[in-house]
Amino acid sequence: MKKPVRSHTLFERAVTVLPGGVDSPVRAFTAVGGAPLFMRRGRGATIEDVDGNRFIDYVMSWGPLLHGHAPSGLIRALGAAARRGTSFGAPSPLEHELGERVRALVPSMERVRFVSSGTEAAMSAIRVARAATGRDRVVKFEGCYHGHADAFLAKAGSGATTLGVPTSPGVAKPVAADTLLARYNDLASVEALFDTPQQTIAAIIVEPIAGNMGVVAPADGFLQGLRTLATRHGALLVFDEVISGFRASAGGAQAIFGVTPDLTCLGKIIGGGLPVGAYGGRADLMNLVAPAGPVYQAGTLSGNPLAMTAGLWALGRLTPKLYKDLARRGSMLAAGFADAARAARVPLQVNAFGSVLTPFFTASPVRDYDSALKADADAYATFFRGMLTRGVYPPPSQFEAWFLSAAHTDRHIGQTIDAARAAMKEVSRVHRA
Ligand code: KE4
Repeated sequence: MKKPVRSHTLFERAVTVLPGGVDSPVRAFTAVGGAPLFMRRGRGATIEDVDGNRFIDYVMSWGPLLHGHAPSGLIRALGAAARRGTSFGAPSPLEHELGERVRALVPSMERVRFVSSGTEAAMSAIRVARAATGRDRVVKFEGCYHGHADAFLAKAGSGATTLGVPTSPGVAKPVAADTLLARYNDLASVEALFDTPQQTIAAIIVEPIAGNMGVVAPADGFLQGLRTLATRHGALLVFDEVISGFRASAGGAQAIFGVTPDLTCLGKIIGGGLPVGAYGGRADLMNLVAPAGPVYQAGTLSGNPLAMTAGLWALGRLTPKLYKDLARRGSMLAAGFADAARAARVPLQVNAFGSVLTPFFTASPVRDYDSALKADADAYATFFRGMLTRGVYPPPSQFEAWFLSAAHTDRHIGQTIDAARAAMKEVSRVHRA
């Protein structure tokens, strides 16, 4: 790997105008040390930095690129669309065409509203839930992430209270207090929050397959249990499928687990690499959204024809073979990491689900946020650097998902496993207990 000289020069300049030199914190390599690499192009499963280093990419823009970087068919479709105009601020046929395609794939989404990010999707879904129930409180799970809206930047308060406290300055205390925290895969922790005579909870929001504490799959019965609890207490169940939507399967996680939420949030893949989010669900709920109903939500670039073109292209290629190949290669990579760790005597838990996985540097199973936090983030950072110098670009944080795409081949997976064998030996040398 060539020394990232140009990246460092660019980073020094970027920090003089962009807070932390980036437009989203996780990109800054804070969790793994060193300065971030600046990228100049992506192609298929590979990404190239400004110093000419090429990597097998497992960030894949944090999930949107299910079909790989810059597929030629997508680029052609975008070129044609752009020549007709990128945004009208008026209805275009592409919006309801994509809405119909989403509904065909995710039948619980009887009505869909497009927005420009997963954050907008999740914050709007919660607004609808509060309007529909007349209640203010929302239950979320420690370790799950639903974007940066104030309501979601809350962590468990002191033991006594269940009311959330802000995780970030700038989040008003009363807003955080309306967010209640439960433990993923622990239905009792959710039930306890409903154990008050007042019915104050509008919704439970959950990543049906968690990706933001690293990958953690739902335990048997967990999602069905949430469905039962929400229904029993008159709260809505919101699935945040920004990661799992169209990735876990063509119908997302809800199709795999057979649990129907009242509302679903989408992002990432739905935009094919352009900024698109969406929320939707039961018609009686979504018809509360302006201008059909009184719940206000709007967006200058919502449903713009360029992004809709990318979304239509991406959702038009969700074949059974795609998911079969993704799952096979995901398992190959997970097994390769486990073997490499065993050979180097490095404690590792690999959580994998189809085309997403996380190698946790810990000896004990990871099934919620507390157990995820037991992972050795320093060991992950050593592994990250060892992979980078061997031509693999992993997520720059222990608590994120690795993303595969249709462009990742068996050869890419084999090369990644070879790199992991060497990188694990470095972890063992540096972090031997
Ligand atoms: P955006 O606003 O970043 O489009 O989506 C927010 C969001 C909502 N829900 C889930 C389940 C998500 O994973 C996300 C965003 N995911 C992060 C990666 N962990 C995006 C990367 C970043 O923040 O830069």
